[in-house]
Amino acid sequence: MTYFPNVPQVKFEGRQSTNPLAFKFYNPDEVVLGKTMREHLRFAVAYWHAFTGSGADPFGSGTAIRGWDRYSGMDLAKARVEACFELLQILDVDYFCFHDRDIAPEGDTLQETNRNLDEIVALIKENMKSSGKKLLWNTANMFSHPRFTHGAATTSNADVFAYAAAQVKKALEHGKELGGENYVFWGGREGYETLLNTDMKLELDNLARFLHMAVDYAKEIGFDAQFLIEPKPKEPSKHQYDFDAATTLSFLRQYDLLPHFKLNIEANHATLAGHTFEHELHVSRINGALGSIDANQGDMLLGWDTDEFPTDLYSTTLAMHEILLNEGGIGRGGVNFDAKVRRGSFEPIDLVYAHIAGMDAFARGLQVAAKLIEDRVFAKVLDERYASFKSGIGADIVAGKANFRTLEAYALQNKEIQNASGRLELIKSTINQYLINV
Ligand code: XUL
Ligand code: CO
Repeated sequence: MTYFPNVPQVKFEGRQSTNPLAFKFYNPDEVVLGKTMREHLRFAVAYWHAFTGSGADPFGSGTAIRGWDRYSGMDLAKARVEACFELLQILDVDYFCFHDRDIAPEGDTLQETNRNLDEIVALIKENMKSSGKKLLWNTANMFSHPRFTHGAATTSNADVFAYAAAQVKKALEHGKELGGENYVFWGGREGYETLLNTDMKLELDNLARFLHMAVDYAKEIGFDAQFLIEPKPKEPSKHQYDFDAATTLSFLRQYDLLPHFKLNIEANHATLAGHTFEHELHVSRINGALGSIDANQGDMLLGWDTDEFPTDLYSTTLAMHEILLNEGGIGRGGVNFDAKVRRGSFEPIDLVYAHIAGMDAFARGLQVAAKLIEDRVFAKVLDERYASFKSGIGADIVAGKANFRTLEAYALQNKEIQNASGRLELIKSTINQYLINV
């Protein structure tokens, strides 16, 4: 059975190619700064958008036409597994990511739900074995079911907290079973609508308790995946607790969780928080917490999480620049396409075009970012801009040798302060030159 009829294996053909089913920039074997593109990028397909999503929006039902639509229940779940491994093969993508509820339907009881999950996880494991595909990360969906209306780890109802714990326990076991390289916590409804009925301190303390229990349990069962938290400022809650990278890092530090977690940074979450993607990556990187990325893009004209496939080369270049500067690059993380085709792009082949577009945008970003680093474009800008901290009074400040008395004495005898231009327009036109010429 094929779910992508007449779609051949997608191959690299180069930038002159006019074949819509070929990569123009993503050449998995091309070596960039000592590593292949495949090693740098570690692409992953997101199960929820590619196989579970239907194109439904608040104003209308799904539009997607999928070969697996004719099934229901566990048959549907099994068909989606088949479709997933077929798409991974077509795209030559090594990894996939899923929520527990993406892969198997809920039963009437938690026992039945877990049985459904176990069965599909076993099927996924077989497919992984025969195809060599790998699990970048799994996670627990603790936001769709009505029981999570007040949150999961931050709920006002202790029974829900217990249920959520049982769900994550199972997800960790499945992560281990499938050799998952990371495990993600995205705080679906971990936030609040109004302070009028919210005990924020208790909710945050409980979230920390929950995460400590997860760390302990993973250790107990020998699941050594990298744990990731994915910040997002709003949606579905009005105010999500893991608002952005800085807020999340401060929470982790406060509750002694920092050694156990890194961050999974999503582009559209960054822009919803009023930051650029590269800002969030940068904050994570300088705190030693850049773990993985959810690749997508938002829409400047819309204020919600549109999860579009990433095609903005400026953004992918600056994102890859951060990743290349990160120690070990993306490390055990990867570039997961947490992105959905537009509602009007309803044919199965659109899933293929969309991933090609995203993979090429990141491959091109990687090439340009590597050249910017090789030519020390930003390094030179920073060297010049902060030169005053390399010698004299600046070097004293950096070395911790200055205090208010010595600085006052310096300022009093310093006749005229001279600032240098920041040269922003020149820097931007240089980036454009690289984008066009590299
Ligand atoms: C939601 C989102 C999630 C996480 C995993 O905005 O990004 O899909 O990536 O739960
Ligand atoms: Co995401």
